Amino acid sequence: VTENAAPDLVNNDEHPLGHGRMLRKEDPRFIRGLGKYCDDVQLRGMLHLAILRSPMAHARIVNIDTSAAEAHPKVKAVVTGAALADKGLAWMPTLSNDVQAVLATDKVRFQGQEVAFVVAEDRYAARDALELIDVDYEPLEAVADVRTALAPDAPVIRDDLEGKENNHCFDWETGDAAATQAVFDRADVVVKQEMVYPRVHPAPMETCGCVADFDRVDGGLTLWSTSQAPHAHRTLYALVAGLPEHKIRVISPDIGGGFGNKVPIYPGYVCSIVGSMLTGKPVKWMEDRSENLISTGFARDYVMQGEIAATKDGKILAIRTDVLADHGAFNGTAAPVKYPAGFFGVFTGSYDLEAAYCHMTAVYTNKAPGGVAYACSFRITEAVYLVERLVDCLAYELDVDPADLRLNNFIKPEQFPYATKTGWVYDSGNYEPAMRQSMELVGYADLRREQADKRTRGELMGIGCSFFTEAVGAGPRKDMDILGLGMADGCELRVHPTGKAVVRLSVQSQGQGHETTFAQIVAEEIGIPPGDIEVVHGDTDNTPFGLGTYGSRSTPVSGAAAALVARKVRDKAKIIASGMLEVSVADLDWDKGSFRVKGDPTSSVTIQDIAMRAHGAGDLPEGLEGGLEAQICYNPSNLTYPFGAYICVVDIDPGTGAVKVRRFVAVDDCGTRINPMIIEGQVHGGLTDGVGMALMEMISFDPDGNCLSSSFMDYLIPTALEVPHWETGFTVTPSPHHPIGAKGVGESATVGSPPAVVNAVIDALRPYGVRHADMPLTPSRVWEAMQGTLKPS
Ligand code: PCD
Repeated sequence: VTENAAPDLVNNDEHPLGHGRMLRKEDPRFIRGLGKYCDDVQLRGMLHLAILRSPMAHARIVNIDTSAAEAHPKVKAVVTGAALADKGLAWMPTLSNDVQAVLATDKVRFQGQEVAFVVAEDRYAARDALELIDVDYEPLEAVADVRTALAPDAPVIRDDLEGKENNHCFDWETGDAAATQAVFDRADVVVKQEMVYPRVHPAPMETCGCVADFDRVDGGLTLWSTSQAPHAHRTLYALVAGLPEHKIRVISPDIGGGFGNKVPIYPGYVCSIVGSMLTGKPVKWMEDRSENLISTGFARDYVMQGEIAATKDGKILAIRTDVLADHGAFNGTAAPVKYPAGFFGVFTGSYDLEAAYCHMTAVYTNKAPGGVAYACSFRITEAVYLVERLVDCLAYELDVDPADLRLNNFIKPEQFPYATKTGWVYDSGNYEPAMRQSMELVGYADLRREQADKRTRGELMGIGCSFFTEAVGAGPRKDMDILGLGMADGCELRVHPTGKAVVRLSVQSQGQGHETTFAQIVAEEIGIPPGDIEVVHGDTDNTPFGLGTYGSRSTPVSGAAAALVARKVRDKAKIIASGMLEVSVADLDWDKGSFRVKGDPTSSVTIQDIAMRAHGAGDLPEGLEGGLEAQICYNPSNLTYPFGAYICVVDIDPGTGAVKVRRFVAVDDCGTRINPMIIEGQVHGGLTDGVGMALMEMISFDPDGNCLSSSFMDYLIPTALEVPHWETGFTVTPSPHHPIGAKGVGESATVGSPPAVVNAVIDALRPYGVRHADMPLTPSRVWEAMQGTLKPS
């Protein structure tokens, strides 16, 4: 525990205020079905919007006939790309400096792309009217395979971009190519493995949608939307529409899961705003499940050539990778501007290496745009998968135990802060105890014995390890911005006269419990019980500016802001207390909730007494203003680097290839833990995500670019049946630069678990000489791997 950490929060299972594991404040409304989501917003005279989507992946639009739809008695407006183009609104910026069509004008570039919209009196009429729109398409050859996207004869998808003659999106590199080559040249062992991280989808329970309400009289717009970043979205709307920010109010009400899917600005939001402006009425748009799966931000879609170099006795020396990244038809990645590949640069993982290098080529294809950080701080999931699979491939070649190989190569505790070969500075870490704890919890040695025994009988059992380090909590603002908006967070705290408080955050919860944990952080600092602290978020009119919730940045950035703003209020409270107790400030001790005169335990004032004095009658110390409130903007000095050790045990049916996850142990270290119950919930959810990606999830396409995974019948997500009873543990290594030592945790389990599951499956298949198979490890793929007929994906 460093000086910075609030020690009471560290072991807060026995928290002095008894609120470590406090139940979530938001749950009384959620478990009663009384949450208020976008689709619950009902406004007088509200109309409904539906979007016509392209059935083709690549086609020229020859003609659109909307007359029959316009004639529908309940239809109020039908809008095409051409109509938007007249207003200069047919294209909008993406969060990664590309442009995306709001409605297609010249041609459609992916199946599911927005072509026209209808505004009608009710949702059914709007949908019916879509059928009445007649679009004449001239089909074009589609590019559905990332590997052929750069072929000289490939059709050019982005001919809207001036001078564009191919499907190249960007090239990016990190690390030192020459130094890495030199290390590879002298290494005893080099293992190469191609691996594909398939396209997957965040698939939140609530799909995306909004209600736009434009006031024609005062020119103001209120937008309830499923946004993980209401402030950033508002500024982008202001820039695009040329409206001042104060005329736009973005409200993110309760959100039914985001997982990165609700970071981008989607055409549907813009269409709804236009629809409200045209009709003068509020307009609601809610996607259905298929629309969400085929048209909104996907994740991953990386083809990675990995190479790992080591000495013959198992010292890992270097890692190198060449990545082909599929960005779909428009580059809709949401990542800080200077990081086109997100934080993929952390692919050196938790190991002390001599050199590393990555080269990446990103391409356009006729697929939905995205590349969102689905439960992943900007491509860290891909990075962790790469390194953790490579380490297992190396263990396979060296015929050593994969857990031992990891233990022998970890960055040592005394090496922190540790600068990686690709320019990241890991703030703190202590990897070995976490690894040992996971091995102990799972009973590693016994499991290996059981496995050896089973192998003699032809039974397939596998044990897979993964050890990850994440980088979460973007900024600092000097290095990180989204379209010019620096990644820092505001926070405001007001203590009312009666000693109740309200804390206003710029981040927005999508289910992870901010109303509870942020009250806990403030409670810890200022001694007001968390039940008396109201958390306000998700409304740009009522919260300070900040960049939003994704990349597990809320605790690292806004959590720090909340602690610091509370300290600022406490400093003022102390001055008031000194006046009340007639002693100097230096003579006061803080006793979590009250100031006490040193050496005189009977003289004290509570924070509630102070709050009343701050607003009430009686003198305040000379020069002090009344009131008890403060506001800050916190600019983090670095990211935080949580880590974890995961071990998965699987059994495979040798007759069918079906994988059963028997056990899963997850030991996470997110520094100081605010609410262990919430952390466990975050980890359980993320592990479930991870098992899904490893074993069943994939958004796939046929050669014509038709999306084959447009419903939950085809895009399988795990249920309670497919996952085991999760077993969790933790260590606590506080962040040295975070005021309470906390690191993020929301995405850790999604990041860390897929390689553990895959490593377990490959381990089970060892008798068949299988060194790698790509996700998702469905029964048929496992079966083919066993037969030696599995082709690379
Ligand atoms: N925590 C604690 N402690 C610590 C850390 C943390 O307690 N140390 C907690 C907090 O406070 C919160 C949670 O836990 O409540 C989380 O956190 P974080 O990590 O900070 O994170 P955030 O920012 O808040 O959040 C975000 C995340 C993400 S990112 C994602 S994906 C996911 C997660 O979150 N999503 C979600 N989780 C979740 N959950 C839920 N329920 N829902 C959702 O949606 Mo991205 O980028 O967006 O992709």
